[in-house]
Amino acid sequence: MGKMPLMAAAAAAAALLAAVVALTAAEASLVEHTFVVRQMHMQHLCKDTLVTLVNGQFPGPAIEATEGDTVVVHVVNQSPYGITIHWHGVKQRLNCWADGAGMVTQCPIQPNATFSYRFNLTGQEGTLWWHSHVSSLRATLYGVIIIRPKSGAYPFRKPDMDVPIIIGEWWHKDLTEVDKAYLNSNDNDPAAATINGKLGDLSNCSGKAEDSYVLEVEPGKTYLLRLVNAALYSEYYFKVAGHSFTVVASDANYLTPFSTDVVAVAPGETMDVLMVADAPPCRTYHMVALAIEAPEPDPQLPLYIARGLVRYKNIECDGGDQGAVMPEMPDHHDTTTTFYFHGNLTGAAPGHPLLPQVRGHVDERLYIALGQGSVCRGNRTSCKRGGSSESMLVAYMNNASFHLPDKVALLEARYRGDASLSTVEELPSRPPRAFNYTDPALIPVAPGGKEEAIEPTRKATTERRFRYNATVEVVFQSTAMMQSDSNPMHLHGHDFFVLAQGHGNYDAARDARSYNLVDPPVKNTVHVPRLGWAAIRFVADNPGSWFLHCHFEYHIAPGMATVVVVENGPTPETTLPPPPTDLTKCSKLQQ
Ligand SMILES: *[C@@H]1O[C@H](CO)[C@@H](O)[C@H](O)[C@H]1NC(C)=O
Ligand SMILES: *[C@@H]1O[C@H](CO)[C@@H](O)[C@H](O)[C@H]1NC(C)=O
Ligand SMILES: *[C@@H]1O[C@H](CO)[C@@H](O)[C@H](O)[C@H]1NC(C)=O
Ligand SMILES: *[C@@H]1O[C@H](CO)[C@@H](O)[C@H](O)[C@H]1NC(C)=O
Ligand SMILES: *[C@@H]1O[C@H](CO)[C@@H](O)[C@H](O)[C@H]1NC(C)=O
Ligand SMILES: *[C@@H]1O[C@H](CO)[C@@H](O)[C@H](O)[C@H]1NC(C)=O
Ligand SMILES: *[C@@H]1O[C@H](CO)[C@@H](O)[C@H](O)[C@H]1NC(C)=O
Ligand SMILES: *[C@@H]1O[C@H](CO)[C@@H](O)[C@H](O)[C@H]1NC(C)=O
Ligand SMILES: [Cu+2]
Repeated sequence: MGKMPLMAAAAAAAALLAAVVALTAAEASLVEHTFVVRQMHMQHLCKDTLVTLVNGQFPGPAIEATEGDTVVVHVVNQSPYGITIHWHGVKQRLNCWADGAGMVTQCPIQPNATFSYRFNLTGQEGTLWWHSHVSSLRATLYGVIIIRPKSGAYPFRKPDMDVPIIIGEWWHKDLTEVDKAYLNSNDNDPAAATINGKLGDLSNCSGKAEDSYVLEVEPGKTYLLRLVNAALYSEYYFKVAGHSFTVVASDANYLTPFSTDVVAVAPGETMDVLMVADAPPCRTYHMVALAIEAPEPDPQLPLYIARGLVRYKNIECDGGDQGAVMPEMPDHHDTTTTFYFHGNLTGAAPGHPLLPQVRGHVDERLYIALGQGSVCRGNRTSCKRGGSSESMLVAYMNNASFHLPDKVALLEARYRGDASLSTVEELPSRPPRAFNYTDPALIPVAPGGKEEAIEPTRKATTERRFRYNATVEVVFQSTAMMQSDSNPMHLHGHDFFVLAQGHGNYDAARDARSYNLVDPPVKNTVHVPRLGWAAIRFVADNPGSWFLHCHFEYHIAPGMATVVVVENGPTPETTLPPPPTDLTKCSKLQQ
């Protein structure tokens, strides 16, 4: 230290001072928004559609903040529907009341009512997002949450620019009908995929191409693409022709950076990737989002593909337009690339202050089978199955198809000791009856099919209670029951470690050995592979009632969900405070 040249020492002192000032200035910032929710007409694919939007924007407004900031969002509901907004991935420590999960943490905000969400973005950096959490309205009610580091320092080369890339879907159907329709018909598909709300030029209306999202870049600059999958239906592959990516974060947690030219992102997940504008600048390049789909005998959807453009600016080119370059996409039935993409995520290098340690000791173990089954329609006690109209397709966790209460939100019921809790059941720790979960012969739904015998299931409102500070391990098992989709499982109020994944049926004796207990990725949404499993571990240290569910709408709506209840700890610092005095009331029943 004594040998430091005077100039350098002065510069270092000045830098230190600047940092302190910046820190102080950045501290306790308030980020305030007003979200006016109302209906609007939009035209796509030659059709006029009535959609519900925030501030008339699609996607909705971005929330840009710095780690440690307080966010206040005033939601003014001028739509005809009950609305909640969920802050997807925000940990909401001791703040479960602001989680915005309809009928779990609050009753929906009634038409013409206002409610203000208040929460802190503490200990999280990267990309999260917000969306409504009542029926399928989230298809048009969503936006990005950007959380920048307080110090201004990223654990990777500082990007020149942030670019949110939100993948979504466009629906012609009345979105409040979508959830109900799962129970009645198969005709329930989106009309198109979107990038930042744009369908792109592969979609057209009587030959006139839809608008494409265009990203203008400057040669040599580094762009931080903040990818969000806000879609109701599909995982997506994302590529940009002529460019490759460095994946640096997911779900607002840093990763050990790795290079790839294709990103896989499942509904509920976010992926932060660096892209250097280093391609020959006199061409234009397509960016493509392609929906991934389980192959037959799963029911098949149309091919969903949204296309945008990357164009170089501030350059001089001669020669005419050579057309845009198209990336070579994986096959839309390729479920291997997404498996290995997710397998390649590892947590930030040990020692990063935001990286928590994995606890070796586990207090509670759950093995949760995710699949579909059926219940009899009407008041029948027995009925035909195998695709018969006497029964209704539902989805479940451990053979219980989650049913939301309709009078009192679960958190409020628990807080007040409401009588409605008496009908709530405990989610079983393992499937009540074991079967060969990943046997592909279970996929086809037909009278006399192999699945028919194990198809009957039941509806219930389930919860699972954990004492404060318990270490919980959950192994999610995707099944072949009447479909063979992957399952992006999302837990509210907690991040978790993803310890391992694998194909086939989970076998503790064999598979626990493959756990990464050193630098697993920290996530809020885990991609449970198709016909495979994934193991997560978390500490139940945030008292409240937290939704745990699949982020595919066709799974959550018919019941692939439960609620994780975390008990209060022994001190005020480990106890959920009372609800805000203006918490929404269930004055009217929701549709
Ligand atoms: C909301 O307010 C508008 C304008 O005052 C009124 O026309 C509408 O009926 C109200 N809606 C409800 C559900 O109260
Ligand atoms: C946010 O953080 C501030 C400062 O630590 C604290 O006073 C406040 O209660 C927190 N708010 C919420 C909603 O957690
Ligand atoms: C418009 O879309 C239809 C259906 O996807 C397609 O068959 C047709 O080729 C497209 N037309 C043009 C001019 O792009
Ligand atoms: C990472 O990706 C590569 C290339 O796809 C693959 O060979 C490898 O098995 C992956 N690693 C993991 C742990 O999944
Ligand atoms: C089922 O039974 C209840 C009570 O017995 C009755 O009110 C209801 O109408 C029945 N529903 C159907 C669809 O038959
Ligand atoms: C489960 O099904 C798979 C695929 O048909 C088969 O290979 C495997 O042997 C079955 N396992 C058991 C324990 O029956
Ligand atoms: C699922 O639950 C239903 C209804 O309780 C029961 O009839 C069935 O045997 C259970 N199936 C499995 C595989 O546990
Ligand atoms: C939580 O549990 C860990 C490990 O089991 C223990 O070291 C720690 O003291 C506990 N903290 C609280 C607040 O109970
Ligand atoms: Cu699912």
